[in-house]
Amino acid sequence: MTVIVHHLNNSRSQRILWLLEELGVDYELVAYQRDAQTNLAPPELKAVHPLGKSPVIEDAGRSISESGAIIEYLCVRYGGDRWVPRYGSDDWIAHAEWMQFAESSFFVPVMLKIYFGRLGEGAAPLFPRIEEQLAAHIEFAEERIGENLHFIGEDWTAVDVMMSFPAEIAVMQGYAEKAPKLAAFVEKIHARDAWQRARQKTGPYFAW
Ligand SMILES: N[C@@H](CCC(=O)N[C@@H](CS)C(=O)NCC(=O)O)C(=O)O
Repeated sequence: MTVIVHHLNNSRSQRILWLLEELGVDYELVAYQRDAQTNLAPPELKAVHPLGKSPVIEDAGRSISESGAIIEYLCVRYGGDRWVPRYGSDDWIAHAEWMQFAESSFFVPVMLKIYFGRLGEGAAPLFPRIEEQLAAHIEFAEERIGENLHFIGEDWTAVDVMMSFPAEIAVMQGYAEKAPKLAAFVEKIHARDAWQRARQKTGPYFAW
């Protein structure tokens, strides 16, 4: 069975390719390029999903969107019992919290910063609160990630894959010194063979 991945260049979809490489699952990459001016996805992605966003995967006759759902699905279907903690356990509660945190809580200040940043001086009164919230979310993740650079337990889990994107953003936003564990987490990911293999199949990552 080959998983089809609808992948937008330079996007959070990168972590899906990384996970597929970690799991050793065959996949076919369908690549989409961001518009050079707007940085938005091309209209073709709307034929895949009405929101026109990436990632979306197709597997076993299903189409699945939302990074968290995709990561959880791939881990459960192809990762045995190692990537997602036992349902209802303490680790599973932590897993559920981080899976939500990565795409909901964390992304509120990130998106506000991106959009209000386009307003220039007009948005100046909002910026202290946005920056304070971004810093608070990064600080929270920095405090909670283990000294072993995993969010849960002793090995890679779905949460590490999910949190890789917020950690990348923290580094991109200049927080490497204030969040040294998150920075080391990103470096550890980039050093993995699976990451390198995924990376070679895509264009430059985080050039913006
Ligand atoms: N919550 C969704 C977010 C999907 C999303 O916003 N994807 C971005 C890529 S980083 C995208 O496709 N942006 C292009 C656009 O909005 O035009 C997920 O986790 O998959």
